[in-house]
Amino acid sequence: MRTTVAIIGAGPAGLLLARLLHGADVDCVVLERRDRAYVERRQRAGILEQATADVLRAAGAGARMDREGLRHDGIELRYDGRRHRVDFPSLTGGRSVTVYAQTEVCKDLIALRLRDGQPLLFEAEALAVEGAATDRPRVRFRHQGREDVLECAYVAGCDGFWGVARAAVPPGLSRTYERAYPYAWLGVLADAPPSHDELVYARHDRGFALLSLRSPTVSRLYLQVPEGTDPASWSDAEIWDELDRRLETGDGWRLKRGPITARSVTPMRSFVHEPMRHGRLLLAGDAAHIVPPTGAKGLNLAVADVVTLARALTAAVHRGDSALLDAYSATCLDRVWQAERFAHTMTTLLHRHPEATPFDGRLQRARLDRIATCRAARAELADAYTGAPLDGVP
Ligand code: FAS
Ligand code: PHB
Repeated sequence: MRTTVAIIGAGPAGLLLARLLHGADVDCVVLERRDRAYVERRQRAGILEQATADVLRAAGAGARMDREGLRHDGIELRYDGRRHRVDFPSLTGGRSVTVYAQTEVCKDLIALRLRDGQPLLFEAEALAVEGAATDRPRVRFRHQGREDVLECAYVAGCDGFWGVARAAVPPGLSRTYERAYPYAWLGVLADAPPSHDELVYARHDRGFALLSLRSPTVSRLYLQVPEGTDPASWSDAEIWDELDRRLETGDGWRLKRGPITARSVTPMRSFVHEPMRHGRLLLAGDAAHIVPPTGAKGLNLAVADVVTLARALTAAVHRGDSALLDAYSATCLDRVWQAERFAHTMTTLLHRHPEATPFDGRLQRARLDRIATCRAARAELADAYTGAPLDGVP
């Protein structure tokens, strides 16, 4: 098999990159290890920055998002039973976010790819990237029980944190930066109407809780739990009781309950691999970086990477101009490190470290009081949460 760009991974990064390259007449093949049902069902992110929504619309993949997505103009911070709203448009010059699940973004992009008859191979596992430092890289992969090779001009490693692409960067050229947090998120989907019309981030002495949603009838909720927690070790009642405690307010607000239909535990990690390019191999999304989900940045960073990458590959393929490719890693890493900074800030602001001292708890309250009482502090949070505009996106 031969193509111009071999894309490993059909998550948001790989699927959107394929969509953008198709729009720029750059042919590509997507190799996805899992089957379509798994990719479309895997519960992950839920918040799209303004720039992400704009990219999806410009790529012709935003119609259902505009019909079914929910525009949110703020979030609520909750602590000590008090509620503090952070408004987005008034603090960012008009920006908001869209609640539209990653699963739905992937479904829309997969449907478009298949409708256009473009190559997207499910159950095709990339085994290795070879020749990344040459001008004839290739991807060795297994599909339908047979090993094959995809010859290409460029490889886009969009295969997530556990993929194979990153391993093709020689250890002597790899720099990794990592912070593991001693807690995780127990995430649940519930057939219960959301108990608030915006997201609620709660700091509590028992631990963090997040109230999010997927639709007017489906809630998405998260609890901070010890790292390594088995999702099956909590009963539904225990989950609801703990959410009630951590989301409590003094004004009679009630949490609506319902059947829990899905649950999973996500470890909390900050991770960056530098550089994001080695020869003809480009890394994008979780293959290059991981942020703790407290800042709702993971999916949005993947989008920012592939917008930059699509523009760079198009210039290289159609005009032989490699300047944008040469700048790819540095361009992405500026945004990546700002997202790492924000996600780390939100995580340490709201989670209870297992070795926290009374000073730590009191300092968190002071940090939250600063946001509650200072417009500039709220503006910093709103600006980072809604995300900086992306260059060149209409
Ligand atoms: P992805 O991991 O989404 O996609 C990589 C794809 O590559 C997968 O489909 C995988 O099957 C495939 N692949 C891997 N190895 C391969 C191989 N060898 N050959 C072929 N294909 C291969 N972010 C948020 O903002 N909010 C959240 O609440 C949130 N929750 C998360 C929960 C979990 C459990 C995880 C793991 C992540 C979560 N994230 C969240 C972050 C998440 O949304 C990522 O940022 C986003 O999926 C990044 O997209 P991709 O870079 O495309 O990587
Ligand atoms: C979600 O809805 O899945 C979600 C929302 C905000 C976050 C993380 C996850 O910070």
